[in-house]
Amino acid sequence: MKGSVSGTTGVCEKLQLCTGDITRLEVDAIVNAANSSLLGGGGVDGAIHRAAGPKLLELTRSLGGCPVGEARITPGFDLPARWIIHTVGPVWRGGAHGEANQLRRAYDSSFILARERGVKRIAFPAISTGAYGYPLPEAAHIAIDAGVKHRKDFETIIYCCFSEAVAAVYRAAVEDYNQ
Ligand code: AR6
Repeated sequence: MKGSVSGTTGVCEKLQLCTGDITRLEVDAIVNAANSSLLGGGGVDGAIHRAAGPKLLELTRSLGGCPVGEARITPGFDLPARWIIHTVGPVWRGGAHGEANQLRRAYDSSFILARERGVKRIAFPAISTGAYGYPLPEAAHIAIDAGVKHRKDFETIIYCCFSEAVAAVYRAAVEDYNQ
């Protein structure tokens, strides 16, 4: 995936979209959409654990989990990325249970931890929008809004979309954002 980042989102030069597998990205940190056990799972979490290798699970076992909206950092082990920032997004329960605030906190916590470690290039998956069921258009808005807020601390913020369909929703969210 090196070199396949597909240009800017249109919000600003620093915010970029790419399509593909986040585990392939050569950035300072990738963000994992984990669960609160931090012991791995399916989706992007499973892909990250497989690509990082078994030392990741050895380390996350010692972390004692992570509440929704918070973040923890580990090395990337066998990944091209130096760090993995593990955050836990909310499970969608209809939208009236604080999900938007929780998702926003997951992004903010990840950005803050990244900044503290001197990360300059960071990539995010679409947190909570797979197994956790968060509607993608709303989640993409939150992701972009958080990136705009934190962009001054980073060189590049990549939104890594697993499919073209996901990328199309992000592009639409950017267009709405610009209006
Ligand atoms: N690279 C980039 N994006 C990916 C990849 C990948 N390799 N694989 C999947 N996605 P999900 P969640 C996209 O379900 O909704 C896990 O079991 C996927 O298409 O991975 O936050 C955890 O352990 C979707 O757009 O995360 C938790 O239990 C996005 O990543 C739970 O799932 C998020 O989908 C977390 O659910």
